[in-house]
Amino acid sequence: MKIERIEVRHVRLRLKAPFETSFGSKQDIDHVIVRVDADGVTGWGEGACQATPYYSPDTYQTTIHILKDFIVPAVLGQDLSWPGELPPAVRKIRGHPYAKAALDMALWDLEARRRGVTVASLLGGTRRRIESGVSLGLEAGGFDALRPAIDKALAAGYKRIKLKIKPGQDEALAKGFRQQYPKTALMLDANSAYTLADLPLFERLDAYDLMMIEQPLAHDDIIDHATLQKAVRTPICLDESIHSAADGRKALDLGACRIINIKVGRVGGLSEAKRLHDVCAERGAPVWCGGQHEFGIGRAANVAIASLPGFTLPGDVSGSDRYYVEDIAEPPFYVQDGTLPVPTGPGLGVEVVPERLERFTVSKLEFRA
Ligand code: OSB
Ligand code: MG
Repeated sequence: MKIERIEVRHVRLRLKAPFETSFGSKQDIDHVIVRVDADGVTGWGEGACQATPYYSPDTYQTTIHILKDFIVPAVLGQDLSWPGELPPAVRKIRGHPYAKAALDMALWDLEARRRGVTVASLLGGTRRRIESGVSLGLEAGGFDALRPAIDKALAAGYKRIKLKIKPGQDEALAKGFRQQYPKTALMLDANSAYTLADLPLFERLDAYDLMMIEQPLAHDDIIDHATLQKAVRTPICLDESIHSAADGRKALDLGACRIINIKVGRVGGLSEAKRLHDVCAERGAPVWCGGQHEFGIGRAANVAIASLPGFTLPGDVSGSDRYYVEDIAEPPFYVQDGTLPVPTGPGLGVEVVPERLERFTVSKLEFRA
């Protein structure tokens, strides 16, 4: 595919309700949408970055900057024979995974459409449906305030509940949940809000039969996580600490975690997400697909990667109705029995609605070979 044209957009969508984590609350979500045209075919990609550098150092502004000044110049006019040729072409650019992921995703969509197949099949996916859980943000009213959302998710069939925690809102949430729902699969996500000084808390959390605790310690650490994992029975899952297949190999071999959350954006695209999946599968470590409130394009990419055989745990990729007032792509993903269907249409299996894309675009850049 000879890359003839690339479009980079800052798109802002509004969540139906605000979402609070250990680093703050948000309702407007800013992602970067990339369109690539080659050989008369169009592919779409999404960088699910953030407006603030709190979860990741990247923002939508750094993502657009790196695309405009480094990634687009490296690939515009180039003839790539396979999407997997993108990562080596941009390897000397350190970091900035969301910029790489947006273009990488567009190339997978484009290549699959050119061949008339699905991205899932091109990646080696084997499932027709993927298991789905929900990620619930913190609520000022603690566990009681979370109950309506938990009951709604369980009524819809979701396979597990993930609760965000932060110091002061942690053990009480696990305790409240277990009293009310003794058998329901539960996990907690700390988004790096703790240190090894909190070891007694994590030892107490062993009593609540948690599927896992996600990213309890620093975003850039695997050493302290290894110390913590040795001291507790609950499996540790890493999110923020893992940026590549190599990071996953090191973390698993060191014993820093037993499970890895694979996010397409955080690792720089579908190509690297697949490699990370393979590294974990070789080590017998289960993985699941994380989310960052993806729009319809990124959600479809999450479903595609989660169709690979190593994704044996329910992920954070929920039905479209849990997210945006209006989305930019159709059709939405509907949950049934706690699972989402892997699309059968060509490419990512979703279509961008031009009128909505325009309406929610904040800014746009266009590059031609
Ligand atoms: O830590 O998994 C996380 C959202 C934005 C950034 C980080 C995280 C999350 C979520 C939401 O947990 C998952 C989703 O429903 O998309
Ligand atoms: Mg997380």
